[in-house]
Amino acid sequence: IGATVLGYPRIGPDRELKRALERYWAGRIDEAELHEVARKIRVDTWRGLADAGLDTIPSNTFSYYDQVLDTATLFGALPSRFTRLGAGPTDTYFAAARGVQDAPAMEMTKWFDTNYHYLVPELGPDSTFSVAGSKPIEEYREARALGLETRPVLVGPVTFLLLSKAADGAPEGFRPIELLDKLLPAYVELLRTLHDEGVRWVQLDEPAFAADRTQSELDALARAYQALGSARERPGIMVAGYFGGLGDALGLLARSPIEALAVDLVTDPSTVDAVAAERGLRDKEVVAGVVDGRNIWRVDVDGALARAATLLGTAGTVGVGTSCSLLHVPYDVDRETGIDARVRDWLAFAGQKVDEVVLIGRALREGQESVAAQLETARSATRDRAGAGDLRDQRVRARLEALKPEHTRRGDYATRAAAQQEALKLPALPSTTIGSFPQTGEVRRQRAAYRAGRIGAEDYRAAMRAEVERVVRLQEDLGLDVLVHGEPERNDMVQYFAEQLAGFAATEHGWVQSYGSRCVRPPVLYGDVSRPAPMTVEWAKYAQSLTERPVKGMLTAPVTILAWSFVRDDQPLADTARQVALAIRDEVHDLESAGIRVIQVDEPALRELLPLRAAEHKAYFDWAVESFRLATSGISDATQIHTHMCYSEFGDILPAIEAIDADVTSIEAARSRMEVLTDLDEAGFSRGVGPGVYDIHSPRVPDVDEVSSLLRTAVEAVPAERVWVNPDCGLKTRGYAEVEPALRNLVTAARQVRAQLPA
Ligand code: THG
Ligand code: ZN
Repeated sequence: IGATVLGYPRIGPDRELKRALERYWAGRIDEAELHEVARKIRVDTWRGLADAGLDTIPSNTFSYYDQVLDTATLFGALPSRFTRLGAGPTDTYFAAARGVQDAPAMEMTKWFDTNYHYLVPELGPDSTFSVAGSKPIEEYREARALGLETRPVLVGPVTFLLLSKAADGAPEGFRPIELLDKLLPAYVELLRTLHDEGVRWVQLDEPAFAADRTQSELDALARAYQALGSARERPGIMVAGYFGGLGDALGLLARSPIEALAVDLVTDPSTVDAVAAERGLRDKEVVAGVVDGRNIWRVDVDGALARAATLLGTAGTVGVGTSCSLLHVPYDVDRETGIDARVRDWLAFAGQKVDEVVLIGRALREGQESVAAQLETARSATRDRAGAGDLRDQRVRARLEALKPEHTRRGDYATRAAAQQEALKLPALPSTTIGSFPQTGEVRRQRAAYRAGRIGAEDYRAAMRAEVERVVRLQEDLGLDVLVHGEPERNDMVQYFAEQLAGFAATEHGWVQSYGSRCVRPPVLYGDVSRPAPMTVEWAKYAQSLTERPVKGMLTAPVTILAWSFVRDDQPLADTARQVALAIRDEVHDLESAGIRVIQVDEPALRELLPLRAAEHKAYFDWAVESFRLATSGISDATQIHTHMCYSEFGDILPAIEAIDADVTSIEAARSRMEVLTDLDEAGFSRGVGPGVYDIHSPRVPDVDEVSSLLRTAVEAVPAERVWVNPDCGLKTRGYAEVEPALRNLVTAARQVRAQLPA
């Protein structure tokens, strides 16, 4: 296998796929045009990888939407509500991804601990599998027609089943992994077909084993690769385990009849020793994943070479690769001419990472002398970054040194609640929104004009202030109790704050796929973080000046800022989190001084950075909780802190929700019909809670009865004096045509239920 990468971005260097998809969905281009855009992206990718000098290159890493959905399609396992529609293959696939009338989309959820989201297959005891599609075969042929031999990449059978959920109607307790023996023959058949095509290697991804697994799940892995390895006519099999060490799965795979194993030597530094100690690898190729596929720093070539070389005595052959697919990084850092040249020289995006893999591969095989000049260039960049004293801000470090326990503590909750009630005089079941209001076409046009220099800062500010005034008036008219300014001035919330904080660099073209056609541009957190000037105070103050009702200040909490940025790898994440927390704390204090009495500090990504292994949870919660508390303490008891979290599955983070000590937490709850409240209550949660009473992910307008029935359920689970009334999430992506009636119904329902509460 030699030097290779486990996968590559596929949205296109200028998001060509995103644009083509959205045009196709809008009916503005036909299927042939869509397929042509996709073909060009694949061809450019393969040619680029081959020209860069990789020994082997992957195929089937392209996807029109998601690789897990591709796998379900390939094996004929789409839910029947989509196959019954009678549409062609392309539209059936997009129906599953996006939903159509009467056939809601498959559920979407996070891909391990990344910011990528996949579609969750739905399987039941009656599910059957066959090789129903031909995507991997067609992509292999397409590359070979260009003279390029490729390695088809597939989601492995065990990870595929472990990521699936029981379909509606499956018997209680059914688990998709029970289908393994039915799924394996389909993989065997696919392997035979690929072999007949002339395929030499396939890559089967099993990242599920970077997380904790039960003995029976480990047994399933052993059984799967015993079966696939024993298939007679098949290509060589490389299993890829990534996003961490493989734990007990390492030994099982080493003893199975496969030919190669790709390991992630970046995420967990102890993995290299575990792999080196594994006797069963002597007759296998091990691809040492030494180039980080998830972050954007240039590789430390000497460290990477040393790790790869450690395996020379263990493995039959040692290849060099990325720790995981490069899907999680942008295409090309050379286009980022807006980033300071010195900082840019420390960075490597996908294209640069391919060059790093090639370089390390040569150095390992042919000796360092053969690539001495390139190694020296790489070393000098690493040295320059390590020695860059100006990234260390002594003021920030001194402040952190001087922190005492009282800097992360507020007064007791009961005292605070009384002081806040005295200050805010809110009715029972107060109503509010999560923060953002619809970003209208007009708001977007103004921002685009401002960015392009067609209007000046003053005109832009005036347009945004007019929008804030409109949104405040609307909320007063609707009768909401705690208002927001609506955030018209913000693009992505993390990008918005990163642009104003020292220590961050924004990219111009650094798009990374988040799901389907949707992308984000994570900022690069490269130095010590501080807040040179207030970020949101003017907006909050202006909105508050328009109304007697309290207006919430709107901030993003430290963990979410880290989760949606590329973070430093030269200090513990906990240290970076405390720096970000201090910057947010400064903003909280300035908002309070400006007369803002309610401040919401959103932490929607708290669940996202939760380590895959339970043994690491406590350490994570310790710093995650501390950073939130550091950001939100040192203020008056009467100032009310809110937070918002977006997940419907709170199980793992319930203790942290209590520990962050926010006065009010709003959460997604409408889709689960308030069940999450019982969980919170059982976990001992004792603060204010705003269970979302309407699902903003759908354009449907809930009627009054529906909302009041949810509210009655809520006040049965939690004492009414702690319940708030709000939608599930921000309203940014919705339109006023739905938002206005929905909020009107929400306020009416709150008043109805309020009137029926015992005095
Ligand atoms: N911001 C960031 N990361 C996120 C979210 C976010 N990760 C989790 C979740 N939210 C992912 N959801 C989305 C939802 C919408 C979009 C991206 C991720 C989106 N992006 C625009 C697009 O692709 O057209 C581009 C946005 C822009 O111009 O910045 O719509 O909220 N960081
Ligand atoms: Zn949300």
